[in-house]
Amino acid sequence: MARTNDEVARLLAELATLTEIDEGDPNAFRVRAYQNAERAVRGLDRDVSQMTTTDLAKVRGIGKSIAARIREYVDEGSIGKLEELRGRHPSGKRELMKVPGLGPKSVRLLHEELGITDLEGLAAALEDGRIAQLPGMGEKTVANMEKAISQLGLTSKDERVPIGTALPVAERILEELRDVDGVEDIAYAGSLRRFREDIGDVDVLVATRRPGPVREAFLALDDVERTIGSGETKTSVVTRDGVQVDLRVVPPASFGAALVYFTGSKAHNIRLRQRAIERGWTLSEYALAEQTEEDDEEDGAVVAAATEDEVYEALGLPFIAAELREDDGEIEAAERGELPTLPEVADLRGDLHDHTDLSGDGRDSLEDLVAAAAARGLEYLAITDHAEDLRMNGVSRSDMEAQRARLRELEQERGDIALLHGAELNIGLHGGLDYDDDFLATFDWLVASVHSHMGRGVAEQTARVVAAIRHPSVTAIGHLTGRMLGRRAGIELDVDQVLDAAVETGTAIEINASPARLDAPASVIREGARRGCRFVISTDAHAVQDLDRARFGVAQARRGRLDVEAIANTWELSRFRAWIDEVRGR
Ligand code: DGT
Ligand code: CA
Ligand code: CA
Ligand code: ZN
Repeated sequence: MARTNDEVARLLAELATLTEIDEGDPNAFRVRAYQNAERAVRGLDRDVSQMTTTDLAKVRGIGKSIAARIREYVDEGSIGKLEELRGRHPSGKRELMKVPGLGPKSVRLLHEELGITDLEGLAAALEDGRIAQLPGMGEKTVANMEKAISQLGLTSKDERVPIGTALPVAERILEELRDVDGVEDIAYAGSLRRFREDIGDVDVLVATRRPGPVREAFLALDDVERTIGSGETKTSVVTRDGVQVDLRVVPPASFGAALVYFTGSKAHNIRLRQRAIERGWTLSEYALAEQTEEDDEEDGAVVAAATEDEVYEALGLPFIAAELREDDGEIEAAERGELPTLPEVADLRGDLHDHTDLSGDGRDSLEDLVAAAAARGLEYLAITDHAEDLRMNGVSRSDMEAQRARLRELEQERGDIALLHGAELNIGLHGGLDYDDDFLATFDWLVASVHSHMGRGVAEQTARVVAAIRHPSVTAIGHLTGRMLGRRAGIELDVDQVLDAAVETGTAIEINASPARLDAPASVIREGARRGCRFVISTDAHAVQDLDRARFGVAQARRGRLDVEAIANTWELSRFRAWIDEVRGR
């Protein structure tokens, strides 16, 4: 997608949020209009900067006045309305909207009644009881807010952001700086490269001989809201999304050593440094080098510095993937040659959780989605629209049957990708599923997910998920906990029981690649890997471009130390189909 489209989509999303706060109503017409326009721009295959206001207004989902705002941005580089709203609602208020139970109405009330405009203000007012005195704030609501604030870690000064917020920021920065004159290499490092779920700050590393222009280009980025500090080797900023980014420029000859150092973790680095010392070397962000006498002014001779591979090799280790670098057994496993063979994006042959516009929340047609999957080189694809029990977006049996007929035809017409007809079932409170068992048995592939009753206790949740795992037609459990990173904790499960049932029945656990979910959590994947559980990596695409997020699912699997062999959609189609038959025969 054109870069301008990306920027415009982001601004439209911001307009939607700010309008929601401004009007005090998430369903306000204007809020919906901005949201629709954002979706339309994300799906557009033309560059908005090449379109007139009239062209834009003809796009489904974009009205006349929003078309004019987009054009205003393209022509003038800013949108007056947006600037006005930003002025009226500082970023702290937007943070408040993330607290479960706080909608635009209550955010407005908090501001008007108590002058609260950010999370710290809310935390203080919860503590001294001012919140409880507000109209409509029952004991339970207050307790929920307190719980949410502590769960989200929102009270700490150094606020962390969910990876789903940090990733797109980092990827945009890499994309924009890559082409700056003099940039020889660029990567993100730190907790983001290790693929932690929550990110303190984003660390970006640039290899260049000319730091000046790179620093200037960085400070001029559209994403940058303010500068925290700028020095010889490190420049820190805060972006419009509230993410802190540290840029470090290093000489190209040191790029590998710097990448090792700034990827961390600190604990992993300490272990590496010990190995260096044992060999009479030092390890810094510049190089693995020979130690010199204390009073020697010269630097020691470089042992390894240009690539990470060389550094690990010199330390007597195989390359250790960034996702594993936590000093949590990975160094010992590497020494013994027992690191798993981690998956790569290219290993994926199929995608197994995908929605078309038949689901109310899906955007693209069956034909478009299949064409996009084939264009990405996938060998098989499961279409899994929402089953009938899902409010608003569920699909009736007869519509499912019609879709299946069309899907079979399409598979024949194309001949370049195998299509599985599936559904995403809703696991009921007591483990019941949609439709009836006879109809369920006619699907090629079934994902069952929890979409309701998220607040129940661990015993109830475990029982319903285990019941779905044991259903003979269910082939995978979708987004296991239902968590939304940074927003919603997800259901509590007895992981041992869930994994035992999955191993026994062969039912796969999905690794949902949406950066907002990354579900199952890495700890669950790691435990499942140890027990021989089957996994699948799926994008849960609701639109064509969501297929590209497969790489986040792969990174999540790597973080869970999953061997590629345990991931069923890396298998050839014949083996994959034989496995489904086996699961359903048990
Ligand atoms: P974060 O930002 O809190 O999510 O976590 P990191 O791991 O990205 O930490 P950050 O940004 O403070 O530093 C990036 C990396 O730089 C860190 O993973 C390891 C390295 N590093 C920073 N400070 C030290 C240090 O004092 N000693 C060592 N050995 N490494 C450090
Ligand atoms: Ca960091
Ligand atoms: Ca940092
Ligand atoms: Zn889904």
